[in-house]
Amino acid sequence: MNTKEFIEMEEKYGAHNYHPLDVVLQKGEGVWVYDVEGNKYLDCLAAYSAVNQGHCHPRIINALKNQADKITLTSRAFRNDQLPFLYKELCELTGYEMVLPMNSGAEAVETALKAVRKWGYKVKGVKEGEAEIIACTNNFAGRTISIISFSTEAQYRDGYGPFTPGFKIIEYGNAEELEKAITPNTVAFLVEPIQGEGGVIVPEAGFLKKAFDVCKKNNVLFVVDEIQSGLGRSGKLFAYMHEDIRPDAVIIGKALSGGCYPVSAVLSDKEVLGVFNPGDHGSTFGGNPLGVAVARESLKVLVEENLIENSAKMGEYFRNKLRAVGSKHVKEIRGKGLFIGVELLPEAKGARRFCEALMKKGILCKETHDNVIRFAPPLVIKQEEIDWAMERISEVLLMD
Ligand code: IF1
Repeated sequence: MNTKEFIEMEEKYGAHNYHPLDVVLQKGEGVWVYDVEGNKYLDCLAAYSAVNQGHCHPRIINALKNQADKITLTSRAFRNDQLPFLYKELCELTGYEMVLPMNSGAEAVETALKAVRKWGYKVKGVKEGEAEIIACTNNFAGRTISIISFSTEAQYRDGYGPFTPGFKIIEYGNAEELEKAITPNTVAFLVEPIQGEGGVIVPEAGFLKKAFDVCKKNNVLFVVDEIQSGLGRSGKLFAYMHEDIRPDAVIIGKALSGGCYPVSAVLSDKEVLGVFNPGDHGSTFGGNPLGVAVARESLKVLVEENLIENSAKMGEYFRNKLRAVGSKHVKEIRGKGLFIGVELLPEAKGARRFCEALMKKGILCKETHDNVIRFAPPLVIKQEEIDWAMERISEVLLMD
């Protein structure tokens, strides 16, 4: 079958909730992916940062295969011999006391929302049913009804009401507004340290620290969504580490499994995750031995292959090269580590046409918010691969 036939079949039988670029991928290795016609591309999206360790990392695939031969799912009605290791390894890596594993990012966000509400009622002493959670404009945290209840993007909410109450919105980056929005019923502030879908938005330096201090002063939990920004993407283990804070809870997903399997988790301390008692919350697949074996190896690869340092170094290199192009279309080049956004001027007539031109030259990336090209390759990328990409990217950025 050729590209056209794959696309026709997909469009005929599948729901049309996506509009992908017309490339049908068949194989991936490291930073490279291959389509059904045999064309090779440099992947500058890395599945929205889920494949930070690179496509089909041999160590992660091996862990998957080995575990698949033993046992894949026990349910949490019984214990398995993998989960305790992931708990311990994650706590040692991140400095948190407890872990609650789920599958998708959205489920982990929902888990954090439940945890902070329960903490509000059981620990802070908020009256049952009155808890408030504050989120930011331009946020993205997933697609469930409760999560879209605090989305500020009309399309993500259109046709899905009624919504979950108990959320307030403040402007991203505005700690003063956060302080004003807090009431005695506020249990948590949920924030992406760098907004991904929002357009790779890096808040002003000092915002996270200010917001954190405001939360501490008011006995409000500070919760970071590191599902996209975390696990090396920003050049640090977590993007919150660019400022001197320690959030009360960290939500992770995506690269926790190197893109091999959906694994997510909430990291926090006993004071917060300790609110859950047996039966309060769960998931059939959460903490399953197959996902856990994959996650353990994915974390080891991240650390042992120095991918976090490489992200910092290569990100800096990549941004400098992008700046040196001097394209008339570019308004701003921003980001941290290999989490890079190139915002185009309105006159550039949208980022999609640049992404399509890049695809023709062998580079895959995805526009976000109409006018931002996001460059977020796997963290295993090497300098010569960035040089290869830059030859092509500069041609595209210099087109009319
Ligand atoms: C899609 C976006 C990226 C996330 C943050 C939670 C989740 C995500 C910060 C939920 C998921 C995804 C979802 C995916 C595309 C992608 C995305 F453009 F939609 F916003 F990455 F930028 N928190 N982000 O970025 O995790 O439940 O999906 O595992 O098509 O919806 P999930």
